[in-house]
Amino acid sequence: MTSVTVIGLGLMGKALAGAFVRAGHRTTVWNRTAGRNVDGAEHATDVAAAVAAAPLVVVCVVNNDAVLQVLEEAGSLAGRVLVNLTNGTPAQAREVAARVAELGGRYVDGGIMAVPQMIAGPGALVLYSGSAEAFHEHAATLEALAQARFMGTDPGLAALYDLALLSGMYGMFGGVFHAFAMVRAAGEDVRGFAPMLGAWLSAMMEGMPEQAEQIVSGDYATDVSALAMNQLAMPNFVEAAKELGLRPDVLLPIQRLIDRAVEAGHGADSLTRLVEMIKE
Ligand code: FVH
Repeated sequence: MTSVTVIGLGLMGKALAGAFVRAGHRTTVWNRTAGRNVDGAEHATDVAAAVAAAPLVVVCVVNNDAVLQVLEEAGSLAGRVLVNLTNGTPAQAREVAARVAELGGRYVDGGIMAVPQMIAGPGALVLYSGSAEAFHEHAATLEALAQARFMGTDPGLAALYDLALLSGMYGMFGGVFHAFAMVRAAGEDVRGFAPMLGAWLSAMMEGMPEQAEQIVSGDYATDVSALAMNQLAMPNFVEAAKELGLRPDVLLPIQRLIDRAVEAGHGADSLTRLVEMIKE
């Protein structure tokens, strides 16, 4: 069993450390503020001691500014693999990778596709990128957290895919919350609506492979649903929201994209054409 250090014992860091302990790894933890504990782990008194305790150091703190602060306290990272599971941008991941290299360590960035309760359970996935050698050396240990998927040697790739997947989630939640708000504002059965909404979204998701084909080919012809038709329907959504006493805020950005696409002469194309309108 490998020794592993976990830095950061927030909601996620605690779940990660607990998973390593349960998998039988000798686990050392450190948290900036004292009082956060993990049963079965050894608690280091400072960052340098935590880093010295194990060849594999997993960092999961609030953001990458905090990661860089932690690294300043770490001292040398010679002989260490630093796995950064903190949310951040691809550029931030590359910056942290460069700092880790300056300190003598090898770097693997990660994006956690799970909430703390999912860690070490089915369906949990962590995306990794950076040093392939370091990742493969520790992949078996990292599998204690979740399925481990290596995306490539550019340290920014895990963050790219992490943020892309989460962007999909936030966009979907915007629509979902608006839909719930409509049904509730009308005094209807919110509980009964949930499975209807889930089934509808699942049916819509089946079109994703076809959407990917359109994006790759650049051919947005449709016999399903044209942008011009959607443009005419959108004011109904905005008006209905207002009639129910709701803010149409989550609808307006998509309405603006549709308007711009039609104005640019793409009224006969499918909704997937909006991918092109998102480009700056
Ligand atoms: N929780 C979740 O569902 C998501 C799932 C996907 C991945 N995210 C990312 O994971 C990072 C940590 O998230 P978290 O949920 O553990 O966050 P908190 O519970 O708020 O804990 C934050 C920890 O960060 C420590 N910290 C903050 N600033 C510093 C600093 N300057 N130096 C060292 N540590 C710092 C904080 O320590 P303390 O406040 O207890 O002293 C907590 O340990 C995050 O990137 C998510 O986006 C989670």
